[in-house]
Amino acid sequence: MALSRPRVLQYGKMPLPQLDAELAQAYDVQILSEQADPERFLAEQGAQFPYVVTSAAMGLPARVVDALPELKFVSSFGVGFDALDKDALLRRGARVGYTPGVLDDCVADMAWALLLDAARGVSASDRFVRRGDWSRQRFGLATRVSGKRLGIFGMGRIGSAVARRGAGFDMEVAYHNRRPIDGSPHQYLASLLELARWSDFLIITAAGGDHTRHLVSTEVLDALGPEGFLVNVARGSVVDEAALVEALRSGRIAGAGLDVFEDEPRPLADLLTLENAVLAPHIASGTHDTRRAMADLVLQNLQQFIATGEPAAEVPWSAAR
Ligand code: 8YV
Repeated sequence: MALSRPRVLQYGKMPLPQLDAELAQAYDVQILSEQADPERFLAEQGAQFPYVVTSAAMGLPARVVDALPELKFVSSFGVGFDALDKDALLRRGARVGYTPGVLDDCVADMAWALLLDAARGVSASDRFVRRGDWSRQRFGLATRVSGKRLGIFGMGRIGSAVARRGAGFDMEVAYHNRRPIDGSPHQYLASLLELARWSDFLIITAAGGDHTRHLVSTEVLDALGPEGFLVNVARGSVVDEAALVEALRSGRIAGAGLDVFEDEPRPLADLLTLENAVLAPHIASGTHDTRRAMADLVLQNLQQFIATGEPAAEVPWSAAR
């Protein structure tokens, strides 16, 4: 019985340990990162794996895809697919499933947590109280959020969920995308620079990848200005992190809330010293509820592809073939 189970190569341990167990229960799984010599393992056994499971964070490099001549389907845990090597996967003819939709609310909630924290100083005031500073001085004044302008770069599912929450704070919402969205109730601004100039709070929810790399530049940060805040729950690569450190240090923007960084898990050392930056370790989708829903979709995509040749949710460039 065990021998007939489909062979699955897991690129590494999954962000939900239960999912490791569930995969091992349903499939004949090997975890590449657990092999004594992963390169040798790939060279010797790569041809035995038609299926791969990975995550948006781990991705899948060309080097691995190229070592899997029978690869047919990759089931990825996460909505981002910038770390999966598109060219190698297209060359191989492998299809790719992912987990859109189920994490929008939690990622949007985290964007709001970072926005409110950056503007109102929740983490900084917590440090202030714990240090015992309260008995000696007053905590500095913060920035009002309600009624301000909320700019969203990347009005997809997650951007829309961020925008909906803005209504509860009586905020005016505008956005920039490659194209305006038909029927959107929000104002479209034709460039990121214009959006930054307009915004009190600029939220990044655009996809990562070459097309968005470092679009949040010195120029964009200067357009956001000394009273503006940046929040990034998308990908670190969208922001020029060195430029951001300079803008935060010199007060050319007021503050930032960041869940993602250019080189995870290593934010630029200078960021760690800045009181006007709130930093989180890429946890926007990290709730029990959402990670469970993501795991279910990873399993469903794999099961459904094996049974029918069609996953439940497929990344756009994979489906477009
Ligand atoms: C995941 C993410 O937490 O979905 C994505 O693209 O970046 C996060 O939701 C992460 O990829 C888990 O590996």
